[in-house]
Amino acid sequence: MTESIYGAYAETLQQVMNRLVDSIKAYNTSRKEKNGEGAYEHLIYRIKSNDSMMEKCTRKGLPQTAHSALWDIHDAIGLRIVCCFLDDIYVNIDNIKAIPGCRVVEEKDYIKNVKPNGYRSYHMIIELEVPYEDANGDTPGHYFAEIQLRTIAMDSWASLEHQMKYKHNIKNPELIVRELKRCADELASCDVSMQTIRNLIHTDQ
Ligand code: 0O2
Repeated sequence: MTESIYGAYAETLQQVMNRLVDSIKAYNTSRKEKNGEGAYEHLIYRIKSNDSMMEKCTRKGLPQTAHSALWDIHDAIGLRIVCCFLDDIYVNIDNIKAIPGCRVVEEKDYIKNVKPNGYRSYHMIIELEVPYEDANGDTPGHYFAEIQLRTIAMDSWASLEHQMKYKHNIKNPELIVRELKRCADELASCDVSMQTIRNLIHTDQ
């Protein structure tokens, strides 16, 4: 069996991810109890696979070490929070920023700054201080995580576009790119309408 690129930190990495996930889930539960509606529709998470992390180290010109994987690369831990409504994305962002020991390192707002292909999502890189040793040998340690936040509509578009990216020998790639962009924009317009409907329902109550 090939040894994990995360080496002696593999188990800790899992613990750090679990702490983060538990905190986000607890917030969702408390909102549900208070408002009857959770903060998100679903949450998925993963530790980047060994092969994928090794490939990324090489692509970035880094040695394939635990230090590269946990210190120089920031998405060994990856979470995706899929929300029903646009406003919920920002509710979750505020909650994440308030997690004790969490510092935001980078934010990419592909909702305001839509990628040319139509991709929409809010990406955050956070640094977490935890009571475990990190890849520099320090305790408390620091670990990074990438969190992607999207609506259900953005998520369904990204999943289908991701699948189709790997299809080669497409006869008319320009048309496909144009149509994908059109679908992304139509879905974005639906997100705005659904948010408006929700606001109307809430003001009526
Ligand atoms: P996976 O398996 O999803 O983790 P880098 O992280 O340095 O390689 P960059 O450009 O700094 O790349 O990161 P960025 O823009 O924050 O995007 C990284 C992740 O966002 C991707 O991860 C995708 O999950 C998602 N993403 C970004 N752009 C697109 C897009 O056009 N279409 C879709 N479907 N997803 C996108 P990876 O690298 O795919 O790996």
